[in-house]
Amino acid sequence: MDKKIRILAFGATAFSALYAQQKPNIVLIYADDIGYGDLSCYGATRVQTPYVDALANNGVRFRNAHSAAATSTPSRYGLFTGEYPWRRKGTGIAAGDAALIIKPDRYTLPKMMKEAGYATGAVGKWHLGMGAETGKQNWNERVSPGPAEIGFDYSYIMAATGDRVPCVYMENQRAVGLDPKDPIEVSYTKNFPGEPTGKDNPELLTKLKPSHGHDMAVVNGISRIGFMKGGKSALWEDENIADSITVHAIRFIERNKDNPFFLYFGTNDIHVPRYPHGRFRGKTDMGYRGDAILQFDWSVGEVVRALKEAGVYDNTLIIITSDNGPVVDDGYQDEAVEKLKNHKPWGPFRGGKYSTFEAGTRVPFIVHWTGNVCPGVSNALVSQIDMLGTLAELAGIDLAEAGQFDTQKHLPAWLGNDPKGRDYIIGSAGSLTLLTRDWKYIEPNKGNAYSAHTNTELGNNPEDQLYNITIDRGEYDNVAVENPLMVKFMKQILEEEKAK
Ligand code: NG6
Ligand code: CA
Repeated sequence: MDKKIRILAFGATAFSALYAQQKPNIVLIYADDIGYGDLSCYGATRVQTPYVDALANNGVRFRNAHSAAATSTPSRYGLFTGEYPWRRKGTGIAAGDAALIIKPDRYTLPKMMKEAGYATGAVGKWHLGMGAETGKQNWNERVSPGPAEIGFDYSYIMAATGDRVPCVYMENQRAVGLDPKDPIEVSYTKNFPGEPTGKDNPELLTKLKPSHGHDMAVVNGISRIGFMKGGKSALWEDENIADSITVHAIRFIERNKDNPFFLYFGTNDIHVPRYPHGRFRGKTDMGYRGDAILQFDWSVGEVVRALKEAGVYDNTLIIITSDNGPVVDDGYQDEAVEKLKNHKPWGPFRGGKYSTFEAGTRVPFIVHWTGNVCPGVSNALVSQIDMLGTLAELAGIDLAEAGQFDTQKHLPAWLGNDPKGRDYIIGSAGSLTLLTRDWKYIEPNKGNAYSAHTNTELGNNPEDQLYNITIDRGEYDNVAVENPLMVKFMKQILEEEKAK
């Protein structure tokens, strides 16, 4: 160990021992589909995100931070388990009637926080499945297992995504506002007799029409994925989702201000269907996608305000990041494509949501903790897979017994004191990728190179791909043929990781 590393390591230990006693609250704001270039602190100019920017300016803003995957379910799986999602079958994009994907006997981030004495809450987008068996949930009763069984004391969630049925909030795993005389039925295989669909009843689509897919159940003038019947009094209104979940996040903070708490706040913004509140619609020149970014920023501002009003702002570690990279047309005619013009949701990177190229997983990542971070911009290589390890380090929990092997402790990097971070990250969006600070390797993959629906370069190629990421962050110059030894070395690391 060289001298510098030894000092850092010592610093981290002393640090976590000290703060384990003070127990800072932890608020994890997990955006949906917000890309590297979508926030003004990351260079966006046609939309301003002052609340996020204020946290970035006084916190650490990362330039090389990654979600565990390029879509929601596997990223959230990695976030909560500390295990790479590619190790586990069934962690792809979950249907709205999927069973709980994280098995209740697994050690998780919220269980770790509970062990450390924290009250734990999950508010907003869930997308990790609920119930014991896919398609067998009774949505009119408590649906279990769910957030509680994997460690959340409190939950107020959207079961899956905004574009998937059932379109209801589940509070502590029960549908909110449900009239027992009008029970909810859900199917992902066939429609219920007499129920309209977006495909057959386009006249009902008063708010948004699909561009691809999303032509089944009609809820609130918008057609969705999956079929649904009943539950009329419980259905959400898309324009009120941000208000509803933000209010529940704030109430959780208020209820728990006198004890340490961990809040996972998964925003619905800026996932499709994008239909922000009237306060935000039309407030950017980028259509609803831009307006949804404003709404996201507003939610962040409300959470910050609540923390301040509760008197716990300085003693709260706030993390803002996103579950995957950006997509412009993700299935609705919301003018995102037409109004995008010079805005670059992917920043300087190639690809986007669904892609193995950098923009699939290289996401905004901001860590704020008054007086405890070294504010600035960090180039350290960091991953959401380390949420468990790093917060365990902070909370003074020893994970050795829990049998975790992907999650690592990187508290010094996350607080802006270590410019390096991880040695490498393995990504997965079709094929596996290996990213170091210098190189990016993508395993050969026969999948489509391009998705026309979403206009995404998926990064698939039947040949090895190797990019010198320090001089070619756009991944345009494949240098695999010229660097056979590096390719061999990177393949070997991947093989060793797969064999673990
Ligand atoms: C896709 C949906 C897309 C989005 C995505 C999940 C279609 C045609 N596309 O299958 O709209 O819902 O799944 O996004 O249905 S994620 O961010 O939650 O992973
Ligand atoms: Ca997402």
